[in-house]
Amino acid sequence: MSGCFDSAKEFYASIGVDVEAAISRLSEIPVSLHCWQGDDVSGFENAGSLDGGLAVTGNYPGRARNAEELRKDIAKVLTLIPGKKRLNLHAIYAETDGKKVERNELETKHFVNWLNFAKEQNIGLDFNPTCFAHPLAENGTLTNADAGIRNFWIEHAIACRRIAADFGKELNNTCVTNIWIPDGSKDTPYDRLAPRKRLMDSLDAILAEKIDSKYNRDAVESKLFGIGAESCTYGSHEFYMGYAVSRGILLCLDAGHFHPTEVISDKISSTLLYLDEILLHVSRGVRWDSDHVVCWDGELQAIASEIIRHNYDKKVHIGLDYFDASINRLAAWCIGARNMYKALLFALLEPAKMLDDAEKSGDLASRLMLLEESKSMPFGAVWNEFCQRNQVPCGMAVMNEIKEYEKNVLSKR
Ligand code: RNT
Ligand code: ZN
Repeated sequence: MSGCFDSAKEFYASIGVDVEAAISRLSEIPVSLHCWQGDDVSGFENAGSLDGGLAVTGNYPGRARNAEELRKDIAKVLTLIPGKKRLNLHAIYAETDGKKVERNELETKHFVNWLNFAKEQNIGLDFNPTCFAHPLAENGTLTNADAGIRNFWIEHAIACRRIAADFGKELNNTCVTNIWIPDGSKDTPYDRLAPRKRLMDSLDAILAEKIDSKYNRDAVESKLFGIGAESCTYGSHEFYMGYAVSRGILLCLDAGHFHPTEVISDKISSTLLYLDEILLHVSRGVRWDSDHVVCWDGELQAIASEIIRHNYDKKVHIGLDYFDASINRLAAWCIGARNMYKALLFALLEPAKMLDDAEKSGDLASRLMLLEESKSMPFGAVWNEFCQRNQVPCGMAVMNEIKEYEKNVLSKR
């Protein structure tokens, strides 16, 4: 324990904040790391291009080329990020022993190495059907007018839910399965209704099988547009909001999937009045891209503060979603994930009682002063302490470890 930490603790106590309570609460909030940052959303099917309106730019050397390399990188990353972690997998990360297994035929056995890895690392798993980067996804997946193709994707998602339920059961840790599809239209469609009706029916068919919510919970993710789906995306926010509310499942809010000045932090309290739980894809939109590495910016802080202020720790499942291949991939992972925990810790150190009193008594100048003064309070000392207690490095020491790993491992790929 450092002198800096002791004096920070004393300072926070003087404004009514219990630092030890903040640290223990933070230690119980899981953040799900997305496996796909390690290999540019390639997966192990050798399918070729990504498509689905997704694009990973950059070709920084050292990309994980197979499951072993990816797990090795994730294991390293897990030693550099403090806090309780989970791992989010996509169906394309199945290991099929070199045999071709169609996506609608995937089984839990294709994920045993991941399950063992999760056990070793003592982390929960989350899951996603992969409804892109596949020849049958070219003209739509769950909205496809061709019943055969639509059915292929329905079967794929059903297979994924079963695998997810096994993850939940095996790990004794609830898995969240998130459905995102790229379906949409480059130009203005004449009929937007029919594809949406098909999407609704497809989702109903996928969810028809009851799975114990102890093992798996389902989420659906909206998007405003994607490359090649500029004029209409069938799985829009309104579509999924209505779907999630009417079916009692989770809504996934991706921070990069709305209009540029629209923020998901403002949607959390609204959606949770009608839904029991939601999933977040914490990301950072930059112009057309929805997936830049998460920075500790105003919106990230607002997201974290919403969760903490309203005690949504168990209702909001926090997942990360970004892919950057222009910088060291492990650094990208760590920067974004550490920022998520930083924002949560910062929210936990807010002078909550003082802010609440100021707002309730109409003293809005004090509210603003407090919020602004909070920014220069001794947060850093508490963050470093949190890292130390979690046995992960602080500050640029993280980068030194990554550079070392790059020299010894990544540069040899
Ligand atoms: C795409 C969605 C989706 C994907 C991942 C890989 O726009 O955000 O969540 O990023 O499933
Ligand atoms: Zn997403």
